Amino acid sequence: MKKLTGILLCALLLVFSTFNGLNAQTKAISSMKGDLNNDGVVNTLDVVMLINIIFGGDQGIMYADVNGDGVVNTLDLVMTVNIIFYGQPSELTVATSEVSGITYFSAFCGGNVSDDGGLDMVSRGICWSTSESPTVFDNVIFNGSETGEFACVMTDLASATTYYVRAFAINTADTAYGEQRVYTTDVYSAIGQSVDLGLPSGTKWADRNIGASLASEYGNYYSWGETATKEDYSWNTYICTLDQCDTSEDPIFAAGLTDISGTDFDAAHVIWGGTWQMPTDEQLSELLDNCTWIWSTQGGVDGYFVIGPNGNCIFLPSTGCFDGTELRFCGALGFYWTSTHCMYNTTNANHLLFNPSHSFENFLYRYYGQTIRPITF
Ligand SMILES: [Ca+2]
Ligand SMILES: [Ca+2]
Repeated sequence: MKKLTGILLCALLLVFSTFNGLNAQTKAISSMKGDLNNDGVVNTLDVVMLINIIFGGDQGIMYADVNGDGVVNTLDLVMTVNIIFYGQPSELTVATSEVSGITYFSAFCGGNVSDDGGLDMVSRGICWSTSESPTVFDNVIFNGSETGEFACVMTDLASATTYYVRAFAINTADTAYGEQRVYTTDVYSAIGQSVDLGLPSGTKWADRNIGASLASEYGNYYSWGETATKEDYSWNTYICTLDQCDTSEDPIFAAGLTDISGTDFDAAHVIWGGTWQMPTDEQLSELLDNCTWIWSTQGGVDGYFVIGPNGNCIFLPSTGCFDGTELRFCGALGFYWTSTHCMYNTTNANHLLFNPSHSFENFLYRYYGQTIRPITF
């Protein structure tokens, strides 16, 4: 029925245009399918123009290829008439977002599926490669099967390397790609670097833990207020026993400290030097409150990409903690000391604890061995 309407109208307009003398000399480029004369609407003027192109022998004008099959013929005429009657056809359409949060090992990109092409969506995501025009047969991350916006993180990238990335969408008939984006990963540095996440206080976070050479390495474990690693993390080996906490036998209490940031009890200050410190509980709260936390995997290790207000990010691996001689919850939970004494129970200090669904501030016995992610300004 649709086709018949189109053919009938084409025939009528063919007769009309023969007398009308309209020609297709004006080269027009419109993003709207069927809008040959580029006036923002698809109507009989476009049909007349198309008829002149087809029957006037002007086959070189490929902008008149309305259905995109590589030739200009009566099928384009039928499609144009159908657009006039039924509106623009649905077409699987996806756009690639800008690349952000680039580190020496990762970067964020995503897309927006604005049209499912009138069919069921099968998948969407991003694909990337060191070669141009990446496809779903290169590196790929699948991210749902809906229309709308989505974001993904590319991990395990090589440093100082140029990558090409495109968003894609797949429906039951077709695969569509968004425009290609190009980016270059940062240069790897052998020593810890500060990352400006755009936090309100201006605090910058290190790109790795103390003792780690990569963002995804766990690094060293320290009891709270100690600056050396050890075999056994317990009250027996700690700077004071459980009973000595908050007495003159507790060196931190004896020094009158409720926060060890920047002191000789601060492993970041002692080991990394310069302006590096352990984060206070306030600085940890700022990181929790102002950043987007995305669970992912880097270097075979699960953890959080923490994305700041300015789009920059750090990776926090699931370090676990030492209790006695045993490393617990490694690869499942993250344990990171702050410099702040627990105000409710002086045998404890505050820390960051996270699992795949939650990140929050908590407190733990001071003797536990936990990792430290330094901060600076
Ligand atoms: Ca038009
Ligand atoms: Ca065509």
